[in-house]
Amino acid sequence: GRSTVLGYPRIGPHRELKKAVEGYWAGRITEADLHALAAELRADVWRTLREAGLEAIPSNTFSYYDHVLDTAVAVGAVPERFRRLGLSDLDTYFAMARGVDAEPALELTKWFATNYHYLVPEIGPDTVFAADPAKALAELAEAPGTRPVLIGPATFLLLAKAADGAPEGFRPFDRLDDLVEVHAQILGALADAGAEWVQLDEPAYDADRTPAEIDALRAAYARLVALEHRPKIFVATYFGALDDALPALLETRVDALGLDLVNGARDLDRLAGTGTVSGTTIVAGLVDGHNVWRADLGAAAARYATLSGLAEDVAVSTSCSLLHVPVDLAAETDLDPALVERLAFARQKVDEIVALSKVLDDGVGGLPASPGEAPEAWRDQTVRARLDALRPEHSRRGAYADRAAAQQQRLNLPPLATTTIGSFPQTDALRHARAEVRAGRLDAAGYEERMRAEIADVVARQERLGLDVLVHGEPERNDMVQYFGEQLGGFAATVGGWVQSYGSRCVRPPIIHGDVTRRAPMTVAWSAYAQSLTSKPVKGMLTGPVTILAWSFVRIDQPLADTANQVALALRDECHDLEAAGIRIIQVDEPALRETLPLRRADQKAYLDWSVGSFRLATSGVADSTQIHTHLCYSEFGEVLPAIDALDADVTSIEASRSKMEILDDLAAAGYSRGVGPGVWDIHSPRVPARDEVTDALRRAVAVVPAQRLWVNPDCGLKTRGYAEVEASLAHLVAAAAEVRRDS
Ligand code: THG
Ligand code: ZN
Repeated sequence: GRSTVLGYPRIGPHRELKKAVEGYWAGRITEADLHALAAELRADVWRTLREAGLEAIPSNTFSYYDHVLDTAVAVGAVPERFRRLGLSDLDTYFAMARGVDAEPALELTKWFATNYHYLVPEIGPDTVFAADPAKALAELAEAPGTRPVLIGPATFLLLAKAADGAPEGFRPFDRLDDLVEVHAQILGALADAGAEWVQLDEPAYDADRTPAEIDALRAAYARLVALEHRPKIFVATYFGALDDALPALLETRVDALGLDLVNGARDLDRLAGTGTVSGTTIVAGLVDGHNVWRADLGAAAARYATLSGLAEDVAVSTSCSLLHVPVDLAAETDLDPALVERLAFARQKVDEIVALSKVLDDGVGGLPASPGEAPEAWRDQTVRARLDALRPEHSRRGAYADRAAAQQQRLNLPPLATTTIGSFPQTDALRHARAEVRAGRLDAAGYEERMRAEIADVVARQERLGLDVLVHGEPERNDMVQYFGEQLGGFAATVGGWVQSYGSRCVRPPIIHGDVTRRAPMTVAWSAYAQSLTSKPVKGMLTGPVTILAWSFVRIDQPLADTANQVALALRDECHDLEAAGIRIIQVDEPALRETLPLRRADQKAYLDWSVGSFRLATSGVADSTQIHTHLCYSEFGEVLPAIDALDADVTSIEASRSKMEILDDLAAAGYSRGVGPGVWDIHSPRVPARDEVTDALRRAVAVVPAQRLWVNPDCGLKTRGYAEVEASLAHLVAAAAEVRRDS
């Protein structure tokens, strides 16, 4: 086949899968109902792809939760702690994904630089791999002629982590030879079942890899290619350029190799140096699977022509799976037609691939060109002039010592000040109120009244608990990015543009299509209302520019740094208005700072420069006496520690409860010497931490950071928790802080 896609959304056009899976978890539908519904969703995808005219169609891209977990099951990497629960296959699978009372789930972490999250396989020296290709075989039986997709053995192990109890220095990747034999067995089983092709995904090689890791990849595929009984092997790589791994993979003579020519076009130069490729079809990833813009098919055809001079056989595809874009633009009835014309969601991207392959085959021209720059109507000369006029002093605050003194004088906070990250539980009643507004049964005034009542309740609870710095609880926010996207100019919200984030959870990223403007204050009324109810400081709560960009679809007609700075100016104005309304502390969250770090070290400095720059632009317009907080999620901060310091926030709260406060040493080593709030309660679990646990954590922390600079807080927002755990845990947190304060 000359046209294909690397994968397609599996949630269904209206998130049918989410509803079914959650229905099964809640006991509302049976396993048989769930399987029947899933089969319908899969059949629908295959029919769609076939009718669109796509020649080669993937299968096994469906998943009840996560495709990395599916591959873990396919190779037998189910940790013993889940096997011994004695559950059905499906419930064992969901136990790994979500945990059960007795066993925590596998760790969840972000999938490369996307907003998708996968479950981290746990591999030890004793993990017994065994081929279990039932799912891939079943999908192949449902859709004969399709190409089953699995994570390749090298990437699978590079994404895995060492199981608890593995010896010091053990790396899952050490098990590559063993795992390759299991992939070999799966390939044999697929061949028996009539599979002509198999797709093995190796995106880990679009990131920096050692020569030893590249040698191991070469050996692994040489072994698989040498199998007598196997389907043709298509190795798919995506999210960047393969660089040194490119010649290594070509040497193995795999039947097809997928290259991301959107993000890794420099691989074309690499190919030019290797001599004409023969024996391996190059599958050119020419349509971006990670954004929502219509492709520039003219440019894609030109790139294809270059490639045709370098390889004997070429096919066309998406740059990565279409998992990362919404299903179908046809559902968007409320978008500006001028915007719709420039967009392509998954369904439309399939049409682009087909159109491209037809033109390449038949040589007829007339491909639609790039949508080009944003039209005049989406530009804003005021924000452009402000950007042009920016000077370094707009991104610099006074010396920290002066700020700290001014803030202490104004806030008069105790050492080990207690606070929360921002959100309080999103109750069914709150979600119901929003649904009522959408249905037209609740008007704006009624909605505002409900939100104010909730804020008053959240403030009163915090007063009773004795917290030092309060929050309004964010009842009015559906999502910390969507909320701002709905209010800022230059952003468009979709009605049905859902994208899977993890498991059954989805997000609806806004689309940034024009210059960003703040039409009106976005958060001030809620924060000011909360502050009017208490004499304690209430934090203003904003989402930072990097996170707003990371969780939106961004325009590609100008540098990301310019868009980030436009968002930063809107936030800067918001900070100013919050200050004027009497807010003394403003928190600007950047949970995605680490998430969007480029995969290649060579690209990281430029990213950190603009991302840190935009945060500072957003937060540097305030008085010395206004305290700026930031919050970062996830614990693997390694490469970004200097950037966290460079944000120059007065207080940084971070996830730390699982890493046992080691992060404090790391931050100190990176030169960070301002306020820090290491999370002392892991809110990702419903468990209430004992007061002594929190006291112990705080004692470890005061040994590293002086109490005056140390903050006491949970490790993330509380929106996914229930009030029972929240009240109990926060009471322990406040009591532990008081105890450690007394003895230090
Ligand atoms: N917002 C956005 N992206 C994110 C997060 C976020 N990416 C990283 C992390 N947080 C992912 N976590 C979640 C957590 C919960 C949900 C989605 C992503 C979630 N979604 C609702 C659902 O699927 O039912 C829908 C929410 C809505 O109605 O808007 O619960 O916080 N952008
Ligand atoms: Zn967080």
